[in-house]
This record gives sequence, structure tokens and C-alpha cells, in this order.
Amino acid sequence: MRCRHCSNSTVLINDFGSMPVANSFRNQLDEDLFRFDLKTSFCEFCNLFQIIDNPKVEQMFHDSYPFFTSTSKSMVNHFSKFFEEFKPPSKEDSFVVEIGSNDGSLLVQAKNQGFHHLGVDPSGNVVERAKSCGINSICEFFSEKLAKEIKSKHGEANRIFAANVICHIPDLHDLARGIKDLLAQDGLFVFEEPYLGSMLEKISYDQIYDEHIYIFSGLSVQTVFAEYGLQLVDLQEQTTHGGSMRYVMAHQGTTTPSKEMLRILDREKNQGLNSVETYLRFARECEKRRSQLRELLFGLAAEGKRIAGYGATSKSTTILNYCNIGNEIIEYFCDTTPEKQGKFTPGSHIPVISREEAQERLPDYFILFAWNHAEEIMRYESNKMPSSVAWINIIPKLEILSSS
Ligand code: JHZ
Repeated sequence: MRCRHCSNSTVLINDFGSMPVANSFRNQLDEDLFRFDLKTSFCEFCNLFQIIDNPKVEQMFHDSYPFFTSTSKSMVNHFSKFFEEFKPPSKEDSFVVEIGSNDGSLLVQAKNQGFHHLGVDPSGNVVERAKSCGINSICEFFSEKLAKEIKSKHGEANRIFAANVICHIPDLHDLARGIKDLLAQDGLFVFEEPYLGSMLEKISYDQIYDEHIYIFSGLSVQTVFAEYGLQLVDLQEQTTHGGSMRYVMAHQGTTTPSKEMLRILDREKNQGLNSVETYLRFARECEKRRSQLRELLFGLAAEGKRIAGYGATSKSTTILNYCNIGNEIIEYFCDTTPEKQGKFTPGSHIPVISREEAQERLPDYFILFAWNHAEEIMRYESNKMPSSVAWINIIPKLEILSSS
């Protein structure tokens, strides 16, 4: 196993077994389901935590991609603050690009405030949604080649933004060359992703699935982009997606790195984010979590309890397939995304229904698979859900939250 980035040999960390594409919801149970081996490894040379194999990018991102950023109001709010903090100082002669712009939840601010902008996303359906809201978007995979085309048509970008997408791009060399070329000399490249430090702390192994080819840390991001003259200048911790990190990058030598960044990089070393032992410990913990979840759910099912899932997340595909839990245990998933409703979850074959339908057939237990949106979900559900329904929290700790 060679590192995807530096080609040195890596150490095998997790083996989650055969896994479908996390967002390959099926219309019919008998439809073919593509599977691949989901394994992770760690590179001691560039500190990259990565999955070993991945499906082709076209199998993951396409015209029926079912994840729409705007399904979470708090995420839309988060992106509006993101834009305010990092927008170019002036509208004149400035150009904002977003990689993986999805339905335009971030760029809507650029559009509303009159900034010249462009969103790039490879999934046609989400691009159409963004365009229908007046957000300039193109349906493409970002690459060095595309960066050159954008530059020749629109000029250099003063800001390049990305949220929950840089870790989806297998070839980081091509990406870095594209950014280097497109970014104006005084520009900023700002992206945020689920954070490796949080994943290790919470044992949120469900962050590992096909789309997440890498789970980054400050240490790995610094190394990967330095080779192309892009310097990490700030790190900002975020609470989104169960613990994310925002990485601020600039052309080498143009911006002074923040003290906070130096503090976080030191903390990462103290936490052992650069040591194989840390990851091997994480792998052992994942196995323990698997046994605990199976024991709890099979026990409840044996008592005749009805169990449903809340939030048909990408993350739930890893948990259900790794723990070998399917529709014999979980009766249905409740999810607000119309594109997921009426379909079956990948590999675990559990039907997805709307919140309204779920109200008609409430279970004894709801497992909170969208644990990263717990606050938003509980705000909505707390006065609607009868006390006879208990919640099962899976991350950071397996626990039953309330029961009559
Ligand atoms: P959510 C996504 O992963 C996909 P997922 C992506 N690959 C990525 O990188 C990560 O984000 C970071 C539903 N829901 O946000 C909507 C409700 O039903 O945890 C979604 O289907 N009711 C780009 O898929 C799911 O839950 C609600 O009130 O793991 C949440 O998915 C809310 C708030 C959500 O991301």
C-alpha cells in the first residue's frame, strides 16, 4: 500500500469489509449494488490518513447525488457566516470560486451581495438547483485543466472556497497545481472538512466512507500543499459535522501564520496524530464499538422492540454495513431529503420515509445517525415526539437518552 500522495509505504489501519457507495440509495432491492473493500491506512511520511481503494469518482458524484447541503438550516447559517468572514474586501475586480458548491448554500451570499462568482460541482442535479437560484455554477470535476480554463475566462480568483469536498478529491497533486494557478497572488484558499483529531477523539469511524478519501489534519494539509508553494496560515476549529477544521492557505510568504495555527499543530503532535500507534488504537476502539452496537440492537430486537434510524446519512452506510445490521433490526429511516425518500439504504436495505410518515408509525427507539445535527433535530423533535420514543446516541458514546 503506497501513500496516495507521497508514494511511501503506509500502514494498514482499519478493515471495514465490503462496502457499497455511501449515497447509492436504491429504488428497488434487486438493483445491482456496486461494492468495494473499505480499508484505511496511515502514511508516517506525510501524515495522511486515507482510504486504500475508492470507487471511480463518477460512481460517487453524478446527476442523482442525493445530498443537498440546504437540508440543514444550521449549515446554511454556518456558510453565511463563513462567507462574511472571508469575502474579498471589495466587490470591484474580485472573483470568488467554490469547489464542490452543491446547491449553492455558500455562494448564495456571493450572489446576493453582487460578487462575481462561480461554483464548480460534478453532480448535475445539485448544480441545477443552484442555477435555479441564480447562482453561477458549472457541472465539472475541479482539476488543474479546469482551473486554467476558469482563469482564462474569468481571471484569477481572490478567494477559492470549499467545504466538505477537498477530502473527496483523489489526486491532491492535480488539485494543488490547479489552486496554485487560479489563486491571485494576494488571494486565500479556505476550506473545511471533518477533522481527524475529532474523529479520533469521538471514535466517529462513520466519517470514513467512499467520498472521504482523506481525513485531514493540520499536519497533513501543511505537508501536502507546501510542495506547491501554498502555505497553511491559519487553522480554525468548527463544531460542524461533529468536529471540523477550517484550513486557510495563501501563496508562500504572503501571510504571517497565526499563533492559533502553531498551537493546534503542536497539539496535534502531542495527541499523536503523527504516530501509527494512535491509529492502531483507534482501529481497536472501532471494533469495540461494533460489538457494543450489535449487542444493544440485537438485544432490543429480541425483546420485540421496534427500532428506526433518524437521518439517512452517508455515515450510516459505514456503520450499518460494518456492523452487519439491516432491515431485520431497523424498520425504517426517517429523513427530510425528498431524493432519499421512497428508496432503500445501500447494502442494509432499509426503507427511507418522510418525517410525516414516521409520525404515523413511531418506533420504540430512534437511532440518531445524524448525530452531528443533534441540536437542530432535537430542537425540532423535542416537543413533537411522545415520551414513549427513546433516542439511541451512537457517537461519541453509545447510550440510550430517554425512555418511558
Ligand atoms: P449529514 C455529507 O455527509 C455528505 P452525510 C458529504 N459527502 C460530506 O462530506 C459530509 O456531509 C461532510 C437528514 N436530516 O449532513 C438530511 C433530517 O432528516 O450528516 C440528511 O440526509 N432532519 C458532502 O450524509 C442527513 O439527515 C434534519 O433535521 O453524513 C444529514 O446528513 C436534518 C438537519 C437532517 O451528512
